[in-house]
Amino acid sequence: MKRFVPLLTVAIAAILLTACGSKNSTHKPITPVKFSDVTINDGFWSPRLQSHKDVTLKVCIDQIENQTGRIRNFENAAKGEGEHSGIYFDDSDVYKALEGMAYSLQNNPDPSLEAKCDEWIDKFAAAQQKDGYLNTYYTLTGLENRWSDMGMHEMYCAGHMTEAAVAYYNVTGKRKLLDVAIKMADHMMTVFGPGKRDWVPGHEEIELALVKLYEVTGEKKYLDFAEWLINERGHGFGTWVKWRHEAYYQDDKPVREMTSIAGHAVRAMYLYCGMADVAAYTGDQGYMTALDSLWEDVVFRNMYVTGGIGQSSKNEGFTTDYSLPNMSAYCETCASVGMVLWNWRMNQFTGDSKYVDVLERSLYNGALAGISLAGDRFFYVNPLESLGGHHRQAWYGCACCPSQICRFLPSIGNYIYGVAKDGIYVNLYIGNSAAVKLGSRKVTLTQETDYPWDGAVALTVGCKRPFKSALRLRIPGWCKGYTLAVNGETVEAPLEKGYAVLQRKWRDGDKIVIDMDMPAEIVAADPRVKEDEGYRAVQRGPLVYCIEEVDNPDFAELRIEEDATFDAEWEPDLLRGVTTLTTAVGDREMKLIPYYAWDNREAGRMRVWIPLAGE
Ligand code: FUB
Ligand code: ZN
Repeated sequence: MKRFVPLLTVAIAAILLTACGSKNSTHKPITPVKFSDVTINDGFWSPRLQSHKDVTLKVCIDQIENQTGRIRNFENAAKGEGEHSGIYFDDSDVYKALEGMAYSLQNNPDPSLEAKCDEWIDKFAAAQQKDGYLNTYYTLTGLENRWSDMGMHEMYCAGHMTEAAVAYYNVTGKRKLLDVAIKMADHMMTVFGPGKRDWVPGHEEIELALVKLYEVTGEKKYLDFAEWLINERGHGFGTWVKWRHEAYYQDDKPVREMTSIAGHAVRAMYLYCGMADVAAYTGDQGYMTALDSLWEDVVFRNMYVTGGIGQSSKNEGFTTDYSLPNMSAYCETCASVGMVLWNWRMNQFTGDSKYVDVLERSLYNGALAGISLAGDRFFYVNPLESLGGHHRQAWYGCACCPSQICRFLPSIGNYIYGVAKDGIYVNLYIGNSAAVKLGSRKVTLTQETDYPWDGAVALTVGCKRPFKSALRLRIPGWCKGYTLAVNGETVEAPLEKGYAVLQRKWRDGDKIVIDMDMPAEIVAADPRVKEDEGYRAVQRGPLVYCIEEVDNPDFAELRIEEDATFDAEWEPDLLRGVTTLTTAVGDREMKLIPYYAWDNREAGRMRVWIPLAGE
């Protein structure tokens, strides 16, 4: 177990009760406050949302329309002539970018962006076959071959189309793409399902998307189909190439029997999200028991300090426990986003902050490194050490990561709050104003903070009439000391599953201040991680730090003391504003920057794990 992860003391509570299957009833006690009800106003995140809108969206649209043939594939498929260009699952990037455009429209209405979405949606609809099938690769290379190879991502693309459709419908109320998604889902259900053909989607994604389709339509058949697909795994139905083990596809055993992580990292994350989503409605305790074991295996034996997962490029996934090479670490950006999506769901089931600790680690480090500070270049692979040759690119032949970041960033507001019978959960500290529904009552919560640079957060309650509720403030796993005050008076609050619980009658204008100590700290890996033996990393608050050659000309000679102390300095003109850390090592000085910000200046060496002095 990595030492930086708090010891697991509490198993996931057996909160899943009986099956329900109704649209409005879920076995997850916590409902997230949607990003559409959260307005971000934050020194750290607002500039990122701005560059997403001004730069990232434009980069994605240009790549999809002009630099690559992704949109042309839809145009050709609509005409039924012309070539397919690119990879067989390139449609998915277009859908993911559209999902990001939809979320951006929610945050910043923009008629020209909406017109672009409608233009793309018209092209998707025109490319759909009469029977509902939509996939430009097979339409242009031979429809007679469709549904013949489980590895060919037809359901993966359908899943991303469905997610985009639900997003666009929720934001604009327009249902053209939703109807396309429904037709495709209905088509798939004419071919596959109980009494029809067996099928194991070679890349998960459709499962969680079908649950979204169920939520928006109320049609239980989509939830049932998602569940059926999940349960197809591990029964020998998969038709895989010989050189790949079934575990690569999470098809080596039935999902309820899974206890250890294996195979492709993004596939695994999407599957776990799908299992949690189905369990939320069916109450299937078997899924949650499996997810509980899998979580421990991922987090305690297979996760990097950056929250990145997937050690190897060979399978874009997992290898053996405690083997965590730094230079060759794969840590795909999509997998870190997957960790956010999965841990978010686990927290909603349990109300345990340990999941948000992991979510936050993956978010601020593994995922955020995936995009340049300007918002125009992307990492696919996120190593923890570089000799100077690893750089973000404008796009990739396989562009899953840029399009992933495109849809992820504008929905960041999703992860801040949750609401349950036992109160309001404050999970992340980000400046924002949120409209929160507590039963029939509407309250507002406003956060002001300089997090992640500073641990002080002010939270102001707004309400028409006083209300009784618990406010549950997450005490991050990295936080060793904090104070809490309500309306200027210091208060004590019991800790429950990692949350400080403030139970009282709240009145308009009540102000809670939490002040978390945020010293820079030395982190040691679990001794079983041989690659990190004799090395230490540095973390401050949720941010993992690294050294870059550009700040440290004597990079190769740098060593870190076991008991090093650091000076933290806010540098507004460096890397768009970062708190840097410096420490003296003998007669040398070492300067560290947040890992997410590396490779935004001149090329050079970088490392997260720094050799110990005297080793
Ligand atoms: O196969 C689709 C996506 O492309 C995967 O999720 C990524 O790992 C990349 O292989
Ligand atoms: Zn990716």
